Amino acid sequence: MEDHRPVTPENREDRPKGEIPGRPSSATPPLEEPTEPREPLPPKPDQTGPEPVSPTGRHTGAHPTVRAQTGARLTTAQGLRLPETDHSLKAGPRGPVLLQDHHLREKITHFDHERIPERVVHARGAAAHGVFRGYGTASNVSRAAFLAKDVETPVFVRFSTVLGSRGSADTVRDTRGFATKFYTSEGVFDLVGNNIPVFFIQDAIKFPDIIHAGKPHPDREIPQAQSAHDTFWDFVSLHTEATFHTLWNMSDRGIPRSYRMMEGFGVHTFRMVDAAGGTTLVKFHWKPRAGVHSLVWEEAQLANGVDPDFHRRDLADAIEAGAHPQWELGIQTFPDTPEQTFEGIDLLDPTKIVPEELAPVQPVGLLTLNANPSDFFAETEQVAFHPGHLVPGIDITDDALLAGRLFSYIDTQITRLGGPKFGQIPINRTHAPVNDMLRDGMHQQAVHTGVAPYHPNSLDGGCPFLAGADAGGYVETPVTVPESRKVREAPASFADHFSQPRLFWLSMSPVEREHIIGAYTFELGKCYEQHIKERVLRTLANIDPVLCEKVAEGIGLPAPSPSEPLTEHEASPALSQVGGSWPVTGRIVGIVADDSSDLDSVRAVRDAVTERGMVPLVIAPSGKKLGTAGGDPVTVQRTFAAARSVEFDAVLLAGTPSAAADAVGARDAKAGDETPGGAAPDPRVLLLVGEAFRHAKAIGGWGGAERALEAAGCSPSAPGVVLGDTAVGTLNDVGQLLTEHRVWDRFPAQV
Ligand code: HDD
Repeated sequence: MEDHRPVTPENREDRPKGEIPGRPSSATPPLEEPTEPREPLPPKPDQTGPEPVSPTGRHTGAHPTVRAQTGARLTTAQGLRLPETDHSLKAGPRGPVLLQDHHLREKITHFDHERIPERVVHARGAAAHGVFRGYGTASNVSRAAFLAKDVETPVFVRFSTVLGSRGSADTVRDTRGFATKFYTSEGVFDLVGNNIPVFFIQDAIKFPDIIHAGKPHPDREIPQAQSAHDTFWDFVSLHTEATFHTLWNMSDRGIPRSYRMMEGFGVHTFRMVDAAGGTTLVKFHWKPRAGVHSLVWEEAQLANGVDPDFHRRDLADAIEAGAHPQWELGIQTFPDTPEQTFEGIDLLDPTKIVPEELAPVQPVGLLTLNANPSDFFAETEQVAFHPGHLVPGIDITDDALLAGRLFSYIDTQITRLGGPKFGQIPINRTHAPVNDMLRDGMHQQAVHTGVAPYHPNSLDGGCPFLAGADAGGYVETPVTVPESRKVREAPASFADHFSQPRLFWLSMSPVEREHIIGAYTFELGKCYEQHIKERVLRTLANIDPVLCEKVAEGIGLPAPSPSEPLTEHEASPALSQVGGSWPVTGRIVGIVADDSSDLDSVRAVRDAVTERGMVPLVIAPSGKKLGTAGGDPVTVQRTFAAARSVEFDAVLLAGTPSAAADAVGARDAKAGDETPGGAAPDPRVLLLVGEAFRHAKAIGGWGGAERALEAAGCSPSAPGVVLGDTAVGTLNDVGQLLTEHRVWDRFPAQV
C-alpha cells in the first residue's frame, strides 16, 4: 500500500522533507513495478466531469468522473481497454508501422498538443487549495456572504512571478502575484493582487509598454526573468509614475523568502456595499501570520541556480508537512466621497498607498492553505482569474488601471485556454448553481436542456428568471458619473511621482536602505547605456540625495541634484520589514553532523526542533544513517554534496561527545575530495556555514563547534552566533534569534 500519511513528528524521519508519498525515497526500499492492479486515488470533487443532472432535474447522460482516472486498467480516451502501450502495431517485429494503429495515433496526437500558451505575464507560479473563514467584521460595510461570521469558503490561491517564463527561476527580483479564487455561495470572487501595493502605471493602456520593457530584449531574448537590463530602466526612468513600484522592487520586497511570508494587496480601491446599499471605499490587504520576510540578494541569486523551484518547493513542503500557511484578509476603509480621496491621497491612483498609520488595516477573515494541487496542469496552469469576477457587496471603482484589467483577463483566457468556455474547466467552476444562457462554442462541457436560451421567453416557462438584489442578484452601485468631456488625460494629482517613494525610503531601517542601494547598483551595473543610468540617477535624486549618491558612487557616475522639492514625511513603520517578532513555525533548521558527532545531542535537538514546529534536516557526509553501530540510527536528509545554505533558516553544528574533540565536519581523510590529514572541517560545511553567516542567519553549535566556525570565517563572538553548553540550550537561543528572521546586527549599517 502507498503511504499517504501526512508528515508528523513521528514519521517525519522516515519521509524526508520534499519526498512524495508513494514514490521511491532514500528511506524506503525501491518500488518495483506492481504486478497486481491497484485502484488509484479517487478523483477529487473538482476533478469530476459535468454534473449529470441538469438544472431542470433531468439526467444528462454524462458520467461525473469520466474525465479523471477511473479503474486500474489502461484505456484509450474512449475507454477501450488496451493490452499494450510500448510497441507500435507493425507488420512483423522488423516491419513497417501500420497507420491503422489508433492507439499510436491517439497517443502521439495528444502529446503533440499538450502545451498551451503560457500566461503573457505571471507565467511561472505555484498554487494551493485552502479555506477562507469570515470573521463577520466586514458585515457592516459589505453584504458579501463569504465575509459573514464563520462562513467557510473554499479557495484556490496562485502565487507567481511576473516577468519570467513558465520554466524560469523562483527567487528572481520581481513583483509576486497573489491571486485568490473564492468559490463563494454567490459565485466566484477573484482577488487578483500582488505582493506590492502599488503598480507601475496608472492606466491599463500602458500595460503592454511596461511589460514589453520588462520582458527580455526582443532580439536575443535575454535576460530571462530580470529587470536588470536597459529596456526596463529606459522605460521606468522615462515614465516616472513607475518610480514607486520600482522602488518596492528594489527593496527586500522584490525577493521574498517564501510565498508564505509575503503580504498581498488588492492594489486598487474597491467599493463595498452593505445590506442597505451604503457604500465604503476599501483597499484589500493580506497579512501573513508568519510575518513578512525576504531573502538577501546573494542568497536569492544562489537559490536561482541551486534550487530554481525554491518558492514552489517551500510552499508544497510546508503544506505537506502540516505547517499550513495562513493570512488574515484585512481592509482599509475610506468614506465614499465624490472626490474619492483620503487625507489628500487620490484613491483612484494605483501608484499610491494609504499609509496604515492613517487608515489601519482591519482584519475581516482568515485564509488557510491546506492542500497541494494534485495535477499542476489541470489546476495551477488552467486556473483563470479575473478581477471582474465579483460578488454582491464588492464593486469596482473608476480606477483606469482596473478598467483595462476587466477587459484583459477574459480576453487572454480565450487564447490561453482555447475559447470562452474556460469557466467550465474544473478548477474554474463556480460552486454556486449556474443557469446562464451562454451556448455552444469550443470545448462545451455542459449538456443543456430546454429550447429557449434567450430572454424573455415563454417556451422554457420564462426560465431563467432574473434576480434583483433581494434575490441575491449583483446590482451595480448607481454611482454618479461626473459630467465631463471625453479626454485622454489623467487627474492633476496623478502627476506626483516622488512624494510616496520618499515616504517609503524614509520609513526604511538602515539595513533595508543598504539593500535598496545594493539593488539599484546591481541592476544599473547590468545596463549598457550610460544615458539610461544617468536618467535613473535623476529619478533617485528626487527620492533622496543619499540614495542617489550611493548608487552613483557604485556605478561610477556623478550624482545629480533633485529636480523637484523633497517632501517631508513622518515615517510609516508598517512599510519596514525589520523589527517585530514572528512565529518560527515551518522554519528550516539544518543540523550538521557526522559519525563522530554526539548523536544523543543530535537526536535531542532534532526532536526539539520538531516540537517547536520547525523542520529539522540532518546534513551529513553521505546519505548513510549516522550511528548505525549502536543506538537509534539518525536518518540523514541532506548530504554535504546536496546541501546548500540557502535552504536553511538557521544552521546548527553538532558537537563531539567530548568538547575537546574535533569539530563537526571533522573526519578522517578517506576519499580524494577530503582534506588531507583528516580531522579538518569539510570544505562544503565551511561554505555552508560561511554563507549562512554572510546572509545573517542564526548559527549555533556546541561541543567544540567553534573550530569549524572559525575555519568558516565567522567569529564565535559575532552577533547571532551561539555557542552553547548543550544542544537544546543552543537551539533555544537560535530559536529566539529566528523570531526576528535574521540577525540584522550582522549587516553593517552605513546609511
Ligand atoms: Fe494582471 C495576470 C495581478 C494589472 C493583464 N495579473 C495576472 C496575475 C496576477 C495579476 C496576480 C496572475 C493570475 C494567475 O495566477 O493566473 N495585474 C495584477 C495586478 C495588477 C495587474 C495586481 C495591477 C494592479 N494585468 C494588469 C493590467 C493588465 C493585466 C493593467 C492589462 C491591461 N494580468 C493580465 C493578463 C493576465 C494577468 C494578461 C495574464 C494571465 C492572465 O491574466 O490570466 O490578462
